[in-house]
Amino acid sequence: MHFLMKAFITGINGFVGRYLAKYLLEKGFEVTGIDRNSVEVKGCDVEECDILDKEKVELLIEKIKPDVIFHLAALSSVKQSFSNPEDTKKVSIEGTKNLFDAVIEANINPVILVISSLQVYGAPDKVPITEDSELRPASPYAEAKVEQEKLCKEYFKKGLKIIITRSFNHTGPEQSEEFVWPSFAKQIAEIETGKRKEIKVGNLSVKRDFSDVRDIVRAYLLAVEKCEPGETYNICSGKAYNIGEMLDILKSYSTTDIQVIVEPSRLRKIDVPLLYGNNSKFFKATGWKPEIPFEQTLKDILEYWRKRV
Ligand code: A2R
Repeated sequence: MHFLMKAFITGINGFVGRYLAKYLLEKGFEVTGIDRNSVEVKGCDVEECDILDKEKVELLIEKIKPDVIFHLAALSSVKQSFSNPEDTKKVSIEGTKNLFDAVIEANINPVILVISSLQVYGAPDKVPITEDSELRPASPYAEAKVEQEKLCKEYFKKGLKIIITRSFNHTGPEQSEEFVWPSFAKQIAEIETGKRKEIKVGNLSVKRDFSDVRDIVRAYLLAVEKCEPGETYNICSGKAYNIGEMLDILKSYSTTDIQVIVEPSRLRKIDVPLLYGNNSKFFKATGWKPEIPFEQTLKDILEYWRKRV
């Protein structure tokens, strides 16, 4: 029970932030957060605040004095980071620095979880990817995360209790349709209502490591409870799912005949065929294992889009 422990979430209105807020409320936390847009998150105290606004971040941290911070705010699209590299880096680097400085300024020492990404590994030589695998960032988003991690190490040396997770692919209902499973599920839901004829896809032969967002937020709480500050942990299922095979499963949840068309514009120039992670460091520290079968995640995403289209 964490009754009245104060959790602070940056990027609380994001895909993961909303799930995390709900989960922490269920666990008895008092949840506050910031996002750059004015938003409401049920049961939480949310302030509109750009993390680049150093003074406002300082004022809020000083006022709230959180026991634990989940730092999720980021420009989270790998694709969009190529057209907006400056802002992507600014939010991750300057924004994170603002947060850390605000904590020091407020003279508090909460556990701070910083969410990094599988993207820092780029195209690895071998799989499964461990925390010691070489960092080969291949996008402005990944470069921003690598720089953010360096900043974490720097502030850890200054005494802050910072834990880094490198989160692999995660999905679920409410994720933006820019991502593969929401995109496929939305198109299937549209075929079912007659709004479209076929589903357009990219490369179906690659294998990726997917988890359900609800397992991921459970992992984030375990991370702040049980992981070592100064350490970095992969959070991943440890399984490689073939996108084409999983699409067949998703299609099987529909009674409509679904035609699939490969669209050249959806094919990436370089697509690493196989990516999956080793989660044994995180498992050893926390005992975390994914609980939601990926087939269930896919069903839930499809149900979500059926209600939306
Ligand atoms: O981009 P928006 O308008 O949707 O707002 C995002 C917010 N955000 C910010 N909040 C405060 N100050 C900023 N300068 C700022 N820039 C962006 O952070 C959004 O509401 C939230 C991030 O949520 P999503 O984009 O939905 O990402 P998701 O999937 O929840 O990922 C959470 C973390 C990120 O650090 C990812 O890079 C990592 O997990 O995979």
